[in-house]
Amino acid sequence: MIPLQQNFPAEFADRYRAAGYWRGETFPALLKDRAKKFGNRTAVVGADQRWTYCELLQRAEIAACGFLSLGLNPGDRVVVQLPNIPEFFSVVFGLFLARLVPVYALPAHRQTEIVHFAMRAEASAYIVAATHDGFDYRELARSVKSQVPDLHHVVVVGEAQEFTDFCDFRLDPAIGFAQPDPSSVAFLQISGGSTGLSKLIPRTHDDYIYSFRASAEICGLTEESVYLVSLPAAHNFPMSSPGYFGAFYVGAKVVLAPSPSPETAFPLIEREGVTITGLVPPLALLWLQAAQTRKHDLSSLQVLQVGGAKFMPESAKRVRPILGCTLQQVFGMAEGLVNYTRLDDPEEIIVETQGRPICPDDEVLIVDDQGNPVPEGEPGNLLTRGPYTIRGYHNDPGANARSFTQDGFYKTGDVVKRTAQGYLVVQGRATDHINRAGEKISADEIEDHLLAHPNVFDAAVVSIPDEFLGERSCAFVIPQGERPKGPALKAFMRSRKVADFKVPDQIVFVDSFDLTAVGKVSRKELRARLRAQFLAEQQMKAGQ
Ligand code: OOB
Repeated sequence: MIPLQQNFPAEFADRYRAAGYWRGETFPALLKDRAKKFGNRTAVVGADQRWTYCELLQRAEIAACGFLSLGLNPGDRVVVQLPNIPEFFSVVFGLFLARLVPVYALPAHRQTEIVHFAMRAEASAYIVAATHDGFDYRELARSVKSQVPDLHHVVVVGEAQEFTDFCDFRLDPAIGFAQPDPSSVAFLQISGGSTGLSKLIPRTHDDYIYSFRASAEICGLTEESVYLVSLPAAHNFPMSSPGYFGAFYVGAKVVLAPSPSPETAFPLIEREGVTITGLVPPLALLWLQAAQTRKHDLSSLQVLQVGGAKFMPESAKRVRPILGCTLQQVFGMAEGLVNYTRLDDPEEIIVETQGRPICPDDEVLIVDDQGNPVPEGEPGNLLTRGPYTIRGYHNDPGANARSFTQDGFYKTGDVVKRTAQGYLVVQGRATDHINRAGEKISADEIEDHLLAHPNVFDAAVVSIPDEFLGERSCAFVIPQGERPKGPALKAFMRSRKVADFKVPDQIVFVDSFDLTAVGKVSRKELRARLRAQFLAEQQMKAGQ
């Protein structure tokens, strides 16, 4: 098995320890300590369950014993694909206790993505909920298992059919748990995937715990706080910015929303006294709209965080007047760096910027395409290095060569400018992906699927501004032979077993890419031209 590592050079690791960022804390130690300290306080609230910190630990211990009794060994990787249910936490903490390594997948992922994660991570187990949102994950597990020979175990929360039933896991007093090394990799997170399929992001106990401990402080979490998990629990934003881990860190209560819709979330806010939650911009817009005719009391809400994609100032302005709480903009990435507006920042900074880094030792460089720093206030490519930003992806030398500089800076692909006070304003990005309501879609990946269709000669996928989604995906397709119908092409994409959010929102058939320019045109340039043409035509139409 390819070892899991995150190689911070020794001088950096020493510095981060000396500065007190890395304190040798680990997930298992954290859970045990909080169970001792906050034992009878509520840790987790699900649809019909309510666990104290003590119960969370007990359930995690049962899960840990169960996984180990399957024959898994410390260091083995386990793909976790669970919706927002309390078992998400017993599973993940159970894996941590057993020193097994969760690989987080989103509920929306399908065979193509899961097989990719399982292969890349060399996973030996996969845990799913039986069904969720009308989808049967056992069927998915069957096909994944048939394609990944080393995936020996499938564990199911709910009716397990031929698989292992999570409910059958039992405590085994004979099993003891050794402490993990705080500098070891605790889990694999997945990247937003700007080129090709998502990459795997190894995060260590040291670096990740620092990021949510510091985030909890910035976001004002205390044991009286109530954090609502509105976004999918596997996503880095609700996980650690400050997320449920930040909430557990301080002994707060974590409430799981099975769906982020106002119809589901608003009653939970009222019932549980939710004080803070995080949303992507399209959901924030939906909440703002619904709140104006709300029947529910949302007055407990102190902070609404918005991130994952750019929240436009005009929308940002509306948060305080409508919801009566503070907006916090969050500009983060699963690879590390997270920026927050601070709760006591002037309204103008909260509305206009995407915040500033967590840590004084987050190094932020803004450079032109040649790698030279741009003058202050000018837009440029964001590079970063720091105590919780990775130095490399797992098992992906090509991506590592592309995404990191010689001296270990991560090339975020984002174009930002920095204000005189050190706040970042996101301008756009250098890489070709579509940020569809916070879900990142790689243009390459979708084009590749479309090209597999016998009646597609060429395809280029671009982002088009969308009032609601922020961006939607549009595929320009040159047909060959019989021209396929749009819906048929979308159905074809689905038959490729990819997450539904990757199916192009719009398909435009063209005869050619009409590139009169001689010579080689990069795909990047091609996409840019198609997009510009399309927008110009739309504007013409609107003007008519
Ligand atoms: C979060 O993480 P990822 O890994 O899904 O996506 C990271 C990318 C960033 O590189 C940037 O392109 C975009 O998402 N992004 C934003 C943004 N927040 C993220 N673009 C503009 N404005 C923002 N506020 O999306 C993520 C991770 C942790 C916390 C929050 C978001």
